[in-house]
Amino acid sequence: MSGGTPGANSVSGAVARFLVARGVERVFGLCGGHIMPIWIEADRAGIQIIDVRDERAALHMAQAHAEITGELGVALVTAGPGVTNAVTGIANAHVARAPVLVISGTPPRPQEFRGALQGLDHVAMVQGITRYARTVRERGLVLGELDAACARALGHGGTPGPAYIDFPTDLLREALPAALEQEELMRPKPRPVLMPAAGDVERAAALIWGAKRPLVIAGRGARGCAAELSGLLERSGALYLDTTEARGLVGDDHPSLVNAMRGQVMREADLVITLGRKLDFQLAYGSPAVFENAAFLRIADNFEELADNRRGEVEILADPQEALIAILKQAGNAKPKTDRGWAGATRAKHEERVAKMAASLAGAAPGADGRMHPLTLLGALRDTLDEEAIVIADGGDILSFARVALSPRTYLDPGALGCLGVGVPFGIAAALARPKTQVAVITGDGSFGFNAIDIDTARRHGAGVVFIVANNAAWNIEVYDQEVTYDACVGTKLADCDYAGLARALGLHGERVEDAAELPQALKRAFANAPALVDVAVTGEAVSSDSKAGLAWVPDLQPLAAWDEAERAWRGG
Ligand SMILES: Cc1ncc(C[n+]2csc(CCOP(=O)(O)OP(=O)(O)O)c2C)c(N)n1
Ligand SMILES: [Mg+2]
Repeated sequence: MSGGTPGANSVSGAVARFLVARGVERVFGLCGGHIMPIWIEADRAGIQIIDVRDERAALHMAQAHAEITGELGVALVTAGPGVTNAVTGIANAHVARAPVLVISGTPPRPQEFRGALQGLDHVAMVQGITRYARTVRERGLVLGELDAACARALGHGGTPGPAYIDFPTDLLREALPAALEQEELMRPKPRPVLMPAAGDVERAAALIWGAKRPLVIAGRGARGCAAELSGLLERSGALYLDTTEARGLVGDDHPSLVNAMRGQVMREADLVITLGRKLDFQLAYGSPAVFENAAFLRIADNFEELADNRRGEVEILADPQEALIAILKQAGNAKPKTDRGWAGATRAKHEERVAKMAASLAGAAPGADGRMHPLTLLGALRDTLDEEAIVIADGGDILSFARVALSPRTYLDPGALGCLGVGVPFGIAAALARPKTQVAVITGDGSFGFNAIDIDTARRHGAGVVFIVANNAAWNIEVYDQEVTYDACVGTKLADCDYAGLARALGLHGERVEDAAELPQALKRAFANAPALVDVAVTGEAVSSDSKAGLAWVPDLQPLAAWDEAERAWRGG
């Protein structure tokens, strides 16, 4: 068949039906001839297509959709540059361990290896950043491969993350005999549950109930076990660090939460329990130079979150929820040895610091340039947001300020990849997934630029998100690093652009705010007219904690200067 529509009985029709059978209601993509048969059939099957302006944005949206809903996120991108543009987003989902299915096309089989339009070896390009990457050239294998790709993306038997699959366009147009559309391949697979081994549970309970200063650190793999986690904290009296991956599992008012005391509790804890959390750079790689006194208990349903960087006295390869249920049962009514004085005093200091931060929002002085302090902006934003609001932060300094000044239940940011540019697409996908919830994107002006054009996608698809640009006319965290480390200023300043004007040109509500007194009303108007953008002039003179900690400078042994020094001393030079 050349040209024309492939029809429902084609391979592409079966791909669309597969997605519907897997509960996919929305895909994020950018069209192109190589994938058009799927695009058309997906639309006919009732799947909403969120068409974006750059494939990278589609991948970021699919990731945010997955993170917010807990379901598979799906991106549909065309061959060649469609895939190369998508690579950054695939990499980010890879590092975040987010379940994303990426579907693309390749040139028709008769043109393979002939220098075809948009012909590239996609599979080779994405291999290192996917759980699965294959080209399917035989119609009888299409549904089985999609089934496998979904299982790998969702982390059945391993770590979740992106799975990549593509099909030659001529294959998509082929008819698929009804016999090959097997029900067993279409129906969703329940997530397999890994049960903990009894001996591990016994040893884990003994460790926790024998510890004096236990600390729980939860990550991605702990999502979904809020009740069991609370049970553990309450029964053991352990302290708790919320890494952004597991935001919202434990409320701000919980007596175990001590985020503001991170450095101290990492040093003082005698037992660290990681729950579905990698010991990556944000946790000093679990180094004994930083966790000076701790043994580790590691719980995860996949190897990456179980055993990276630091061995556990006990390592439980099991579903974290099942592991916690079993540990609590094992402990019974045993009395923990936790030093309640230590826990209480640490929590009290945490509360003091949080209160101090809240007070500093109101009183933060503007810069000598007359522009407001970023904390002034964040204070006004905090007052505008309701309890359920979803916040996305993106940037350098502004991200650092936002992480401590705001405390939303649902929060996303560039994560461990440090992938600037996620803000705009994350916000759009969040607003589409949760249309009744306030969604705010607080982004640096530099970070905003990467996917700025996609605010047009928010408008076209009615995503009620508010973009707030903290405009300091610079890649500011880098400005500070250049000044301090190199005594230089090169390629780090931006123009004081009129981003509100850009938003208005694209049909969104847009306002520029230079006077802090006008912020509350401007933010209110923005939420009332979302999608909207508020461009706020902030000073670049405010030094963020990430700046001070040396994150931008990239020390040799550890991500932060203090940890780097501790590691050097511990190694003995
Ligand atoms: C894609 C990407 N490019 C570059 C960087 C390095 N980088 C980290 S923070 C930063 C500056 C961000 O500037 P902006 O978004 O304006 O935030 P500000 O620091 O000014 O608040 C840069 C360039 C990165 N992390 N990711
Ligand atoms: Mg900036």
